[in-house]
Amino acid sequence: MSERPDLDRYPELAPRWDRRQFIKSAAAGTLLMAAGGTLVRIAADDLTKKARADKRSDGRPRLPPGQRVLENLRAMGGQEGDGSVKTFALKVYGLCKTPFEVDYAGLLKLPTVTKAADVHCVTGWSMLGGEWKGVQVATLAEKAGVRGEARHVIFEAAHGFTANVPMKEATGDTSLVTWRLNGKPFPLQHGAPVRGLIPDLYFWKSAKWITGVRFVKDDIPGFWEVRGYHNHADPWKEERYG
Ligand SMILES: Nc1nc2c(c(=O)[nH]1)N[C@H]1C(S)=C(S)[C@@H](COP(=O)(O)O)O[C@H]1N2
Ligand SMILES: [Mo]
Repeated sequence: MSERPDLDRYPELAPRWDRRQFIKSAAAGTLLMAAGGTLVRIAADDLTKKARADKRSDGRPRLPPGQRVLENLRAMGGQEGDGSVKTFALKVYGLCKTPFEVDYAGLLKLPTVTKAADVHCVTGWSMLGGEWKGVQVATLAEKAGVRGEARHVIFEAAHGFTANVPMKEATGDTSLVTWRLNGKPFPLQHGAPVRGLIPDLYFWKSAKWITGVRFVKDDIPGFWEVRGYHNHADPWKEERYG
């Protein structure tokens, strides 16, 4: 609580560091979540407050229930892939007429988009407004000639990790296979070199170190889904646990 903020990085915090104001706002309860925490937390509290008042273009609240805002992704672990663009390969296959495989160079040649999207971790943090660059899963589906019977997409990753997503959400506007966040490559812990992104479902559906996108008829619950997490994972319905 007594650590001085890096005011160069967070100039907006300068007024609060005035002791009188600090005591005043602490008394008002606005700094409770920052007690014992870092300055990043204090800034995040403001972002959380603002997000709670915001609405998305689809009318839903910007922040799903039970979430608070962090300024950056938090590394949540998982069994890492090798992180290399040299060995990277993505298989797009399953119920489709023209399955294909691309290496990293091939991936970058596919039609690329950059989408702003918020992500929501089941542990209670959200990161808002990230700019994610990649290829839409819908584009991969089209290129693979996905068959009408396909109802689910299985995102496959290093060491056998999988995440299942209904076709509808998997082919949504902001559902991507992505290699940049805010212009930067992903650090290894966040899925380098390429990860899945299904922002409108809890973040465990966004497979790091992705190796495959497989279209299937019958659902196949994934790594977390067979370990007690909800099969669907809608943050606005708080579908946290199954
Ligand atoms: N391959 C793989 N992807 C994964 C996981 C994993 O264990 N392995 N964990 C998921 C979970 S539980 C979360 S919350 C997010 C976390 O991503 P982050 O570490 O970049 O925040 O990745 C998801 N993708
Ligand atoms: Mo998670």
